[in-house]
Amino acid sequence: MRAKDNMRSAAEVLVDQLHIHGVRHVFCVPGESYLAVLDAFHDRDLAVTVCRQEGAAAMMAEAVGKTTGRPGICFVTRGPGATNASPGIHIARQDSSPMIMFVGQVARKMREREAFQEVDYRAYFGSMTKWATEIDDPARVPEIVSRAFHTAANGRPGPVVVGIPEDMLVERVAVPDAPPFALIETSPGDTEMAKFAQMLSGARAPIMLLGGSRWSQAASDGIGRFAQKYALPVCTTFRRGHLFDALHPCYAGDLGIGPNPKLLERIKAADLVIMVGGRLGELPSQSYTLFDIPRPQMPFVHVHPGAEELGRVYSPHLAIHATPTAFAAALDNLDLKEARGEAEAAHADYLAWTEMPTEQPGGVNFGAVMVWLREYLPPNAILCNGAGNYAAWIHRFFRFRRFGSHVAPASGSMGYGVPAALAMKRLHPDRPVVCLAGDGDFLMNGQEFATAVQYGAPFVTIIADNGMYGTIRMHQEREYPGRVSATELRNPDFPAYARAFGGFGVSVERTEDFPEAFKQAQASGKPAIIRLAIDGEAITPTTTIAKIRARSLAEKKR
Ligand SMILES: Cc1ncc(C[n+]2csc(CCOP(=O)(O)OP(=O)(O)O)c2C)c(N)n1
Ligand SMILES: [Mg+2]
Repeated sequence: MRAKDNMRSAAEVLVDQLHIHGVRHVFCVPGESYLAVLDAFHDRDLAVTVCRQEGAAAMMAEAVGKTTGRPGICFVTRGPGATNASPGIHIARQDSSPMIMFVGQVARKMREREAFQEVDYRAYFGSMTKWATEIDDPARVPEIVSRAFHTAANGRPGPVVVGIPEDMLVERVAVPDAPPFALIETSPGDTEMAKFAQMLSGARAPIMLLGGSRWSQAASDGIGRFAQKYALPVCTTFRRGHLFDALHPCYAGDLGIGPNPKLLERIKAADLVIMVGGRLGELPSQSYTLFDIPRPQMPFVHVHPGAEELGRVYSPHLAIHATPTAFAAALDNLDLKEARGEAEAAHADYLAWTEMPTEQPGGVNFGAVMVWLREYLPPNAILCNGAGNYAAWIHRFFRFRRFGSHVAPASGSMGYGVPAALAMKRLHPDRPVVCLAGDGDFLMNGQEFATAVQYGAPFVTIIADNGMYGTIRMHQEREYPGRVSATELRNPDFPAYARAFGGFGVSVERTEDFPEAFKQAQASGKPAIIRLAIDGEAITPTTTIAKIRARSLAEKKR
C-alpha cells in the first residue's frame, strides 16, 4: 500500500512486483525472517498456499513454472527453511523449469557472524541455480526482481534464489515499479531452417525427439502438423509425454526408462535424429549409449532455447538456437520436396506396446488400472507423480493427449506427486487431478495432504503400496541377489491416514474394484487416497523380483 508520500516498505514493493510480473499464486512456509512480506500479502490480490514443508512448497512453485512457462514463486525462511527447500530447486534445475525462491535472511548488520540460521545463499545454491543473489538496497527491489524473472524464464529456464534480509524488508522507499518481464522467443534463422529442410529432404528414416521446456499447446500442435505432412515419427523423452498427443498418427512412444525395444531399434537405425527442446540427458540417451559423444554417428539436429546447451554434450551437425514454440512456428513455413518418414509403422509399434496391460502377479494389476484411467479420464485431466518403479506403468500405459497433462520430475525426485497435484488443483480447480505415488514416494511429502484438505483441493492420490522401496530393491536383486537390505517398508493404514486428515480413503485389493473406488473418491469431493495392494513381485510391467534374482544368481555362478 503506498502511503500519501508515495512510500512503500521494501516488502510491499516486492509483492507489488510479483503482481506486475503476472504472479497469481505463491507457495510458502512462514518464517519470522520475512514477516513484512507476509504482511504485504494481506492486502494484495494473490492466492497464498501455506504449506507444511518447504521442500513441498518449492516443488509446487516448480510445478507452476513447468506447466505455465512463467516462474513459479515460493517463499521460505532462512537456514532450515532454505535447506529444506533445496529438492525443489534441484528439480527446477534438472527439468529446466522457471522458478524463483525468495528466502528470508538475517539483518544486514549481523551478516557474516553466522547469526541465527544464517546461510550464504550464493554459496549454498550457487551450483544449482541460474542465479543466487541477495537484495541489500530496498530501492533496487524492482530491478533485481525484474532480473530474477527474466533470468528464470528465458534461455534454458531454471531456478533463481533471492535472499531478502529482514531489516531491508521493512525500510520504506519511494521507487517506481518495473515493467512486466518479457518472455523471449528465440526464433531460428532462415539459414538454419533451409539447412534443416535440406537434411530432412535427404533422410529416409528420420525421427524427432521432444523434451525440455519452453513448450506450449501451440508448439505441440505445430510439430503435429509438420509430422503428419511428412510422416515423421515423433517420440517424447523421459517424463515429457505430454508434449505430443499419444494418439497422433505419428507418435512413436516414450523414450524413458524401459522403452519399447522397437523404438530403440528405430532410433538406432535412424538416418536423421532431431532433438527439439531437451538436453538429451542420461535417461533419454539410455545412459549416453544411443549416440556417440561428442559427434553422433548419424546426422543430428539439436534445437534448444539455451545457446550454452548446444554442443555441451553432443556436437550437432546442425544447431538451432530457438525455443520449441518458435521452432514449431517456423516449421509451418517449410516446404519439403520428398521427405517421407515411417510414422505409420512407428505408431503401430507404439499402440501394440501399450494396448494391453501385461500379466502381473497379485490381486491388483497396476497396468490395468492405468488402462482404465486412460479411458475414463477426460483429455484435460492432469496426472502428477514422483519417482519409483510404479511410474513405469504410467509411462507405458497412460496416453497423454495435451500439453501440461503430465507433471512429473525428469530429475527423478521422490515426493513430487502430492505437491505437484496440489499446485495443479489450486491453478485449475475445474480440471480432474490425479496423483500417483509409491508407498515410499507418498510419505516423502504426504504431509501436504493436510494442505490439500485446508484449501479444499480435491485431487485423488493413488498409492501403489508394495511394502518397499521397489526401485532400489530391484537394483539390489540385480547387483546383490537375495541380500535384501534397507529396502523394506512397514506402512501405515493409508485410508485411515486420509480420513485422519479430513479426506476420503479406501483400499483396493482387486483390479476389478478399482473403478468403483475411483468414482467414490471423486464423488466424495474431498482430497482422497486410494491405496492399491500391489504384490511385491510385480516390480516392472515385464518382470518379477524372483526372475531378476534367479537370473542374477545364475550369472554370478558362471
Ligand atoms: C528424494 C529421493 N530419495 C531417494 C531416491 C532414490 N529412489 C529412487 S526410487 C526409490 C524407491 C521408491 O519407492 P516407492 O515410492 O515405494 O516406489 P516403488 O519403486 O516401490 O514402486 C528410491 C529410494 C530418489 N529418487 N529421490
Ligand atoms: Mg513401493
